[in-house]
Amino acid sequence: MKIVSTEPTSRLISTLRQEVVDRPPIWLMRQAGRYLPEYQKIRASAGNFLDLCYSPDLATEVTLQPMRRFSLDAAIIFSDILVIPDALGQEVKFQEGVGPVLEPIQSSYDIDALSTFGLTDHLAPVYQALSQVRAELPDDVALIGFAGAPWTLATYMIEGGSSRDYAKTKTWAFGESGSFQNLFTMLEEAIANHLIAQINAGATVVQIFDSWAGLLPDGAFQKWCVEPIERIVSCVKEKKSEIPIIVFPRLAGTRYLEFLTIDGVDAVSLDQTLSREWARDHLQPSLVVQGNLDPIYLVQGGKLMEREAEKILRVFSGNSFVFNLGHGVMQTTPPEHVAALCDFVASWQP
Ligand code: 1CP
Repeated sequence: MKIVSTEPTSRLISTLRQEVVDRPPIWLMRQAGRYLPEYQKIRASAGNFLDLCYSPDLATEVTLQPMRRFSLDAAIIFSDILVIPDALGQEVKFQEGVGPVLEPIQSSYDIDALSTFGLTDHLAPVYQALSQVRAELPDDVALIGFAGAPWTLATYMIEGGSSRDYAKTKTWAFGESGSFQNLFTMLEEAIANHLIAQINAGATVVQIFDSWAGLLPDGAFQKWCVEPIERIVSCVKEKKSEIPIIVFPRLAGTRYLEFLTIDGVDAVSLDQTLSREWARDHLQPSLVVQGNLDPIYLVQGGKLMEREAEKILRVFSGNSFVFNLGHGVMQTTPPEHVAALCDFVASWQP
């Protein structure tokens, strides 16, 4: 049964609680970042990318930039999933034109050299930014904290950066899985603690990004994507039962179904490849769904973008739904298109 919200909470939180709202909320993955000229300016002054993430005032400013321009229902804290390997003691660098570069983990000795000790101290600037952002946001705007899932983090930690085929990570996972499990145990603890600390600092929703989940074959998907996320969610919900959790197992296909039975998962974020009718029929009856506009439509804008947004709204508007992209905003996106999309969703009538 649907409950009609009477509290002045955000549209996003009401939707994640499966309450009836006036219209679907909208926020966008990577809504802050390089497509905004005001971000480029701060980025250029900050030095390296992690310095920007660890500077509370700059991270606060960059988080708020899209909120000033667009009518979004949530802010997402400006940070990165790779702050966790960095905090565990694996040095992370962002190279211009390359992306993240890490000294790859190759053995159980390398895992033993990492530690969760002092993790939340190392990440204190992120929590300070969250509380500063919370203080600036109106009460009806949600604040999203996030972390990468263990599998996605492990791919960066083992490959030493982005990868085409994840061959080293898969070889380790499929073969000698004892030491791989040790890495996951450490990551699960780190991720749960980081999410809880973000909630303590003011996050009112959290999202877990498993960007490379779809690359796992059947069986390994359950072991290295579903089960670790289940343990993390249970740990966060045990302490913070009221905070909604969104999971993004990108490219999981029909395996999105696995998340229906996990206690504590409130919503799944859908990539653009998933059949919307299938998601409506099989996922939406139990879970809130979020997504799945292809980010290229946002680069194109105009009628093409609006027609596609309309299709998404039509399919999902019969039940709890959060408007978003199927992946992050691309660097080539004209900011005016984001404004137009927010206006389109805000004024859309079934
Ligand atoms: O030079 C720059 O300005 C760096 C570009 C950039 C930005 C803006 C990176 C490097 N990270 C971010 C911010 C970021 N990353 C956010 C900010 C909040 C927001 O506005 O949404 C978030 C949520 C992330 C999460 C993230 N980082 C993911 C998961 C989501 C996804 O896109 O799949 C991943 C995989 C990363 C790793 C990462 N960070 C940055 C790069 C270039 C990469 C590698 C991406 C890849 O391997 O393809």
